[in-house]
Amino acid sequence: MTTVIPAPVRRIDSSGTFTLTRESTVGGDPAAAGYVAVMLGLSISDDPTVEFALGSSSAPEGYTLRITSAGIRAEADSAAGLFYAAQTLRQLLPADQATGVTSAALPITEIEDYPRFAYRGAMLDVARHFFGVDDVKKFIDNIALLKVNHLHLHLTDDQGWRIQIDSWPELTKAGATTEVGGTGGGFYSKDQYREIVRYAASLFITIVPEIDLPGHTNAASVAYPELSDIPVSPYEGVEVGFSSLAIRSETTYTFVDDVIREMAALTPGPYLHLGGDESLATTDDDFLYFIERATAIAATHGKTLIGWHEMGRSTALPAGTVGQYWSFTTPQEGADEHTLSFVRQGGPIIMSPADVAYLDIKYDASTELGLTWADGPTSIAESYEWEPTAIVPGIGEAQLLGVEAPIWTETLATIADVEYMAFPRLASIAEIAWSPAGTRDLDEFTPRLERFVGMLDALGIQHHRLDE
Ligand code: TNX
Repeated sequence: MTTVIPAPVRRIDSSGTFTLTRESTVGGDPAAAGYVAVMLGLSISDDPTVEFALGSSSAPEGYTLRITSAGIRAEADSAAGLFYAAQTLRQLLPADQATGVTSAALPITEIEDYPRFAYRGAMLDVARHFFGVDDVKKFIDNIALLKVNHLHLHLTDDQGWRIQIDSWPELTKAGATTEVGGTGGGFYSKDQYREIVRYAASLFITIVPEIDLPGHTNAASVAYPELSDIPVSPYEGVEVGFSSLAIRSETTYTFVDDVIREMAALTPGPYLHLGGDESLATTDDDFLYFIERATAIAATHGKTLIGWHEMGRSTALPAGTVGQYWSFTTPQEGADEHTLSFVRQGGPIIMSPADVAYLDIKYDASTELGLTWADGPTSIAESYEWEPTAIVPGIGEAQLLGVEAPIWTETLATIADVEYMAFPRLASIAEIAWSPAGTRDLDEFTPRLERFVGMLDALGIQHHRLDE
């Protein structure tokens, strides 16, 4: 019997239990022990009942967790592995002890675990509605429960520009006061953004910043009208595909260079996302010209680029550019070819099929929040029952960097709204990203999900109910 999401690679239970109490203590690697002690509400000692130790593990980010009649021992060759062991241990506790142990009978068990994919992502759109630093930190806390290790922040769109850029200061003046519905807006100062990056890193999450180009740029052009060939005005609606940069203007490339240089300097992680999606107001020739020039400029700032799959229309991408697939589980209109183009140019793929992995899509027709465009609502079962290697022929395990669940926020004004759409479907996506291929079974997942939802309740995280 396993209660953990994502399902671990191997778990062997024996008979009997070990009882963790509030008198139990934690020790081992100081950083990991400190985290686990706070998580369990226990104190540290040199002779611990719960030991988290650096040692060996069989795969990157992997760990072992052993519960014997004498105590608990986690071992990993990385701090991330110990962190994942801690998340697993938390899920073995009764849900009502997720914020502190009173007395918990745990199964005698031996777990060996490591992720299927290196990239296990969620995306938050902070452009359509803005979410402040505390909201983003809360979201980071929540996704870390599921061993998600990348948070992609969609920082710019038609409705707002959300990150301070010193060389183009108007971006966060006129460009940041708007959002969908006319309810305000906002942006992160560089210090605030660094704080998000630092906090995420403390939970082994890499921030992936996205500056979406050349479409989705109305807010940038409101701040600097010379960036657009056509007159623009502030936009607080939910249409897509109407904006474009001035593709043949040198000012545009000065802008790209400055913005990417400053973003690269703010980004300790390896990736920088340049968007490239839904550039419906840019001609094909202009799109290809822009992508070639902009990605070449961006690559000089030392980051691995990511683009939505339309960027694969270009055959002049910097080697190794990562493609993010957002078409359906049955590819629409050339999405398969565009995605394969990244592979031909030496890059791997992140799978985010919109009909199953877009968590801003309604659960069912009665869900108040959310959109329906991606082939109708997405039930919890649909979010679980898909396989990333079965979407684009030619894109299998070896071509995949991982899986990401985007959350667009046209209809989501508060972080509680975001939580409600994310949970529990993010548990499905996280399991697809972590657990071994070929092991998914909805009937076996459902009781684990019920237990996980109990933990969400204990932690005060909003979620869609399983019986709704
Ligand atoms: C498509 S998919 C978009 C976003 C929207 C989203 C709404 C993609 C790369 N772009 O601009 O917010 O649908 O679900």
